[in-house]
Formats: sequence, structure tokens, C-alpha cells
Amino acid sequence: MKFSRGLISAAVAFGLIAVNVAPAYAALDPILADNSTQAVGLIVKYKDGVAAKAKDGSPTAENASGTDLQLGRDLGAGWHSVGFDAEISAGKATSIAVRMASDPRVESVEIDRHLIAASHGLKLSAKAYATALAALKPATAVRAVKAVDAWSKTSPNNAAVKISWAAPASLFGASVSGYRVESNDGSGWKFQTSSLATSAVVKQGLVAGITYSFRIAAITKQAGVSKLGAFSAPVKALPTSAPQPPVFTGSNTAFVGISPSWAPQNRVQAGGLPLLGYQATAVASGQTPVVCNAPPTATTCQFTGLVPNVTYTVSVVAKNVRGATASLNQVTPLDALFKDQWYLTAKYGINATNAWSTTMGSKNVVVAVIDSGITAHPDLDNQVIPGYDFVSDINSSGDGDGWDANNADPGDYYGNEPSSWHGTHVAGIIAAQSNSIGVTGVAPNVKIQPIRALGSDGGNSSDLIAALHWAAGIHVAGVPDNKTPAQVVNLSMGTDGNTPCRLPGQATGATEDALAELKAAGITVVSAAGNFNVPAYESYPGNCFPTINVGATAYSGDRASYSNYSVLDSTGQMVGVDISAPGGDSKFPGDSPAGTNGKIISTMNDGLKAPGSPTYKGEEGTSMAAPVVTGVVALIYSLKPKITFDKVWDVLKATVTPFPPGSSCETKSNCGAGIVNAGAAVAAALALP
Ligand SMILES: [Ca+2]
Ligand SMILES: [Ca+2]
Ligand SMILES: [Ca+2]
Repeated sequence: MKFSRGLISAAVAFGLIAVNVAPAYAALDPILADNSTQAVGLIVKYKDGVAAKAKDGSPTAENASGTDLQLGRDLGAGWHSVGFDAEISAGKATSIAVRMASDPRVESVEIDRHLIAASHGLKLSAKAYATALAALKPATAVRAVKAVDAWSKTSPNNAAVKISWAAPASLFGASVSGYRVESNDGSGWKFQTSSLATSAVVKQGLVAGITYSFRIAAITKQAGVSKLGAFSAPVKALPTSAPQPPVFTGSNTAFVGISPSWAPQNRVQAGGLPLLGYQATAVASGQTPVVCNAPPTATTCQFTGLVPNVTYTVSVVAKNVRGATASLNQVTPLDALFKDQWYLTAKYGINATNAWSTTMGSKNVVVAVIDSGITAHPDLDNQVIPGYDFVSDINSSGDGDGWDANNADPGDYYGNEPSSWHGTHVAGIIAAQSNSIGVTGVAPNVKIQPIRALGSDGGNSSDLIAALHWAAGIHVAGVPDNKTPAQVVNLSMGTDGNTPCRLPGQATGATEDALAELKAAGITVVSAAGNFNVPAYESYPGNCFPTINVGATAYSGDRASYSNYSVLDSTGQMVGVDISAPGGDSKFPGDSPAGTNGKIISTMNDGLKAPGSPTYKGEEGTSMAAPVVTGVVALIYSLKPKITFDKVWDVLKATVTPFPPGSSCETKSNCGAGIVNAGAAVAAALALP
């Protein structure tokens, strides 16, 4: 999506490095402590009709590379892995890759990342930057600013304001690279959006019924540096919408003589407009629905005509001139540990119980979990369909071989660190069965397809490419095709160090080509933003375009202390993290249920090295936040099987829970659009044509 696209341009400004792909846990993984600067090979795509293997058996265009190369696996969709004779430095690998990319027979090249490095290059020197910045005068204020309510019939429950303005009188010789729009709801100015045009319709985080101030400044650019211009004088607007859903004060059931009550709505809850009234409807299986109308001041409605000895379920609709909104029904599961799954229902959880009144997922939706594999577990055994094992490195695979059909997680014990059973934990967050035991997943009726790409020594991007292709049903040479391709893919993995997604000067690469093919096939890929409390553009593959890149929040709703975050790019956009979800933070457990320590509880195994017995455990990380979003995306696909990546993103970003007022996520705008809201997202998806 657009956030990630900006992120790549930021990332490409840094030197290329070779890195490990490791589970995105908050705790420092021993794998990630490896500071080697080595690369194992390249991932190469040849032009149509060009054979990968030259007559002498070496890879085509080896001469262009200036070094000895070995042709490796066919990764699907025209990509091949190409190995070096030995591991070489990331810098040298980059220059080899750039030379190889210049050969006319080669379409594109990417580094096969394996070990960790940290090289920074190609940035404007600090001195040159300071000189250029000092020379650039900020633009004068933009002019003729107007802000008006931009409510629209197509989304009656959304607040929107259209802002327009005219360019500044003077740019002092620089050019405009964009405009920054800030809003203030009375609690201080915060970043609202950025725009290349001289108008913008803003929706994100706006609440109908609150009067907002807006101000705009031009961002100008000259000689590689950007500067924020003077802000306009503020203008005010009051957005309006249909009312918020009425909330029952107790049970929402009715009997003869007993009617439920709802909380009165204030002006904000009423959408910023006077209420026209309420309409309550009582339904029961086999009975005619009974309707009851009440005035705007009422908090209950006496039904007439209910059948004796029948329990009715009541919904109530609030109306104003913008539309009518029904109360939300909730489904409370029976799973024993549901009470500890705060991330599903807490104030800054994901509102899952409301989503489940519409859908708990469809068994026809397949979610590929590209991870460490899977273990036997009573909360997962009925949820899992066949996958594959793409861990090629036999020193890391733990099962004694390379690619094979058995995707069981043999354990990733490393040093003195117990096996993580990372894939099992991630799978449970998405789709643990809703029964009476253990936990429930966000989308408990969808299917999990575990695909192995992470071993005890992390993984390779070449194996990840093959796994992405296979998940989408694209043929990978030597591997039986995936008979049940996925609609949603979860990537709870990342890198440390600064790891651009693609080679400098290249328009794309193997990872982004694969992601583009998945998007074209109608698949949505969700990734973890990484756990090193650094700009998210540093972490591969979440920095590749397009994925929905997920940051982690704590119980409080603010950014988890480890989560990577968004930063301002040169056009004034906050880029890196697209959306946030609860990932847990044991440093700040807040009022989370006793024993959870603020973590995300899910399915686990108690084996130290090899698999032991199934159990449950709390973990924290963007590895946990990504599958929360993946589960919500799976619910959306359950309602709209033909939905596209872009539409999924539109639904998610339009329905987020805003970050807590005054939180760092809110004041710095560095955690993406908001916290994913399953109930609101499912309602919005249901309303799509
Ligand atoms: Ca294997
Ligand atoms: Ca295996
Ligand atoms: Ca369960």
C-alpha cells in the first residue's frame, strides 16, 4: 500500500545488507545477535525465453557478475537462487548483484539474505545535509484554507472533512514536495494526513460531533533536503455522521413484560446531530418479529405482542438525518482461557466478540502461516490443512533434509534457548478452535496452512520467495502444487539491522515481485513490523511493497516498548507501520488479566528441543500482532471471498480504534492508522457491494 511504497524509497537510500530472517519476538533471539556481514547468494530472474542454465552448466550471465556462481533452485515465477562459492561481504554481494542486473538477459536481481550485517552508505553526508538544510528557507503559509463536513451517503457512519487551500505565496526557489495537514480536537495539534494536491478529504481518527481545527503547511524540497513551511491560520469544521451503535445497559433479551434498556446517547454518540428516535426489534426463532418505536429521550421501549414463554433477542437502532445504526450483538465463547485473551475484548483489544455475531470465519478461507512449522495441538488439529517445508539449509532445518512435504516443526533449539514453537503460537492466534478448551483464535472457523521457512538458524529470503509462490498456488519446480492456495498470508518474521527490500537502482526484486503476484491473485499478505524499537523501514520483509505491516500495542493501547515504528519520509508522510494490533508488552502489563503479564496467550508446546506436550503460553512481539490482523483479514475474506488487497486495506484503515488520547502513538502518529477493530471491520466488509 502507499505507506509501504514511501517506505521503500526511504529504505533504498541506505546501503544493502545481508541479514537473517528470524521470528519477530520481542526478546533478543540468539540468531539476531550474530553480527556477521555475509551474503550467501543472489535471487535472479531472467528475461522471457532465456534459460537459467548456460551451456557450461553455470548460471546465465555469470560473466557479467565477474565472479564464479552456482545455479541453485528454481523458486517459481521465473526466479532462481544463485549461490556464491563462499559467503562474501554484503557490500561485495551488492556490487556483484548490480553488475549481474546490467546484463541484457537479466530482468531483475535481489540479494539472498542470510546473515546479519549493518552497513550504512549512500546517505548525504551530515555536513552536506546541514549546509543544504540551512540554505533552504521555509515556505510562507498556505492561503485560502477552507474546511467543510464531507459526510457521504456511501459511508454514513464515517466522519469526514474536506479541506482545501491555495499554494504559498513564496517558496523561495524550492519546489513543493507535499503538504502536511494537522488537526486539533482540543487536546493539541497532531499529524492528520499528507497530500500532494491542494485539497484532502480527511477521515482517519475523526469522530462525528467533535469540532476540529485544521492547519496546513507546505513542505518544500531543494538539493536533497526538505523543510516544513509556516502553518496556515487554523480553520474549524464539525463532521457529522449516522449515530454510533446504541449500547445495552444489561441483557439484550426480552420476555412478556420485560424489555431491555440502553444507554442514552450524547451529542457525539448521536453523530453530532439531534436524534430522530430509536427503533427496537425483538426476534425469536419461529416467531414474528415485534417492532417498537421510541422517542430520542427514551432508554427502553415496551414491546406489545410478545408471545408468552418465548425469549426474544432485541436489537435497537438509533436514527438521525444521516442514517440509522443498529446495536452490536456479541458472541461470548466458552473456551476456558478466553478470560485471559484480553487482546480480543479489552478497551484497546480488537472488539472480536462483535465481529463474531456476524462471522467466526469460513472453512473455505485458507490462511498460510509461513513460519517455523506446526506441532500437534488439540486446539489446532482440526484447523490445519497440508502445507510444505521450504527450509533449504540442512544445518538449520532440524529434520535432516532440505525442502520436503512434512511441515512439522521439529524444534529450533539453539544455544541454550528452548525451541520457540513460534509457528504453533502464531497459528493459534489466527484460528485456534472455539470449543470449550484453551483459547479461541480471532477467526476460529478458517483453515491454517502451515508453511515452513524458518529453522533454528532463521531463514533465507530465497526460501521465503518459494514459500510465497507456493502459498499462492504458483508452480515451484520439484514441488507438488498447492491444491488449496491461500487467501491470506501471515509473515511473523523480520530482521535487525537496516535491511532494504531491494537493490539500489532496481524497480523491484524477487520479494516484491512475489508480493505483486500474490496481490494480483487477490491475496492479502500481512507482515510484522519488527521488534527493535527502530524505524520499521529497516525490517525486511515488512518493508517490502505491498504488505500490511503491523506494529504492536500494549494492553494500554500505546506502542509496545519494543515495536518498530513509522517515521516521516521526505514527502512528509509517516511511513513504515500501516496499522497496529495488540502484541503484548510485559514491561507495561497495565490492568491485563492476572497471570498474562500483558502478553498474548495462544497455543504452545512444552518441548525443550523436540516437541513435547501441547500447552498454552503468553508471548509478546510484532509476531503476535501480525496474526491478530491476519485473523481479522480472514474474517473479511469469509464474508467477501473475492475481495482484493486494496479493498481489505480500505476496510481495515477506515474502521480502526483510534489510539488512546495523549498516547505516544497518537501524539507522534508513528503506529499507523490505529488499532485494528474486528467488529467494525466485519461490519464494513458486510456493507460492501
Ligand atoms: Ca525439511
Ligand atoms: Ca520437514
Ligand atoms: Ca479452544
